[in-house]
Amino acid sequence: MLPILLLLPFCAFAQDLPIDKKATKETVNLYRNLKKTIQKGILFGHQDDLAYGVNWKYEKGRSDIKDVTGDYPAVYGWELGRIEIDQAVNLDSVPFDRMKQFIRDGYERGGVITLSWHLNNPLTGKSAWDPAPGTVASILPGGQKHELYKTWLDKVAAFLSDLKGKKGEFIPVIFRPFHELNGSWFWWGKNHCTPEELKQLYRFTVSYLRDEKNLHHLLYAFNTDRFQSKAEYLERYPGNEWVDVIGFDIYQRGNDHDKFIKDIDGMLSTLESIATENNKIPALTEFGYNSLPHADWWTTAFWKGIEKHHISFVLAWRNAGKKNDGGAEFFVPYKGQLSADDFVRFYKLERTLFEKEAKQQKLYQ
Ligand code: BMA
Repeated sequence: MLPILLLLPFCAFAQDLPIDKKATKETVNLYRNLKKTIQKGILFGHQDDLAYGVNWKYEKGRSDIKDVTGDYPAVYGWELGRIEIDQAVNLDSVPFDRMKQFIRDGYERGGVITLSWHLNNPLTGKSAWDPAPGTVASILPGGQKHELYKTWLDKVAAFLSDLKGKKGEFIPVIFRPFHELNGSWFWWGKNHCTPEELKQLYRFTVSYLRDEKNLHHLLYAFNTDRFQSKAEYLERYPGNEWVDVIGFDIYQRGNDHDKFIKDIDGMLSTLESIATENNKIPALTEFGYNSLPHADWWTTAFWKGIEKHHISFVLAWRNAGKKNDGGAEFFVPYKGQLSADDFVRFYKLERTLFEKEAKQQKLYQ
């Protein structure tokens, strides 16, 4: 009896695996280290960080976060939209071949990679924002667009298969399909499919990539938009066997900072409680306050909303820059931007982790 008892703690640890029981060593290590790092702090991420920023594009080694803090983000978000229709560049004009190299660069520096996918509507051929009724049903097994959807996943799989580190190992990726699924702006949104259809779609997607395409370097993220309750969050949750990371997206609109702090704080409390109950990794999968019009937003609003929480990472959305319509879209400051000094204060907080600190965590070992 005694030897078995002694082995128990070891077994319990050894069994804390991602949903893919054949996950590569680096992927299992990332999964466990993301959990472990939660005790130390919150990894900071940025979408498209290395590709472009406000007033620049494709300058080797450049990053708006690095221009402001001297350090890169710890998490890199990239986007696969339009890979499914064989385009060489994604919907935000990032060439897929360059994206692969940026992913390798971020990984070699010790950062974490996450991929979103604003895939076109497979039923109508229009964009992800075309909410034609019946789209989700049409791509499920037996649906008229099911075979087409499989060819789209084949293209995603080909991209993912090409992501390898210097030793030939696959680069682990947190894959985040069908995000903001409780909103209704995308074809997979709440008003356009039943909870059961969404769950089936999520499960089919995971099992196709994992079991048919034999990809074992993915962690899977489930993510909603803002939500009111645990029940709402879980309404379309496909189940614990299908998800590694749980998160939600939230943007501040207008200047009611107190409301934003209260909202984010409340939702993170619910998310953390779901994560604890289900042994998942909680994260703020997208956030932002477009154009950062408030000088102290980072430390007096954003940090106030997240500081007491134990989540793995936060991902700021992209610095698209000035738009043709005269507006702008950016979610982290560039050098000289109004909130840049406060972002440096935020960067220096003990529990915010950027690339230098992520590297020390040796997330893949
Ligand atoms: C949205 C905006 C768009 C972009 C899309 C997909 O939030 O940033 O400009 O095309 O995400 O990345």
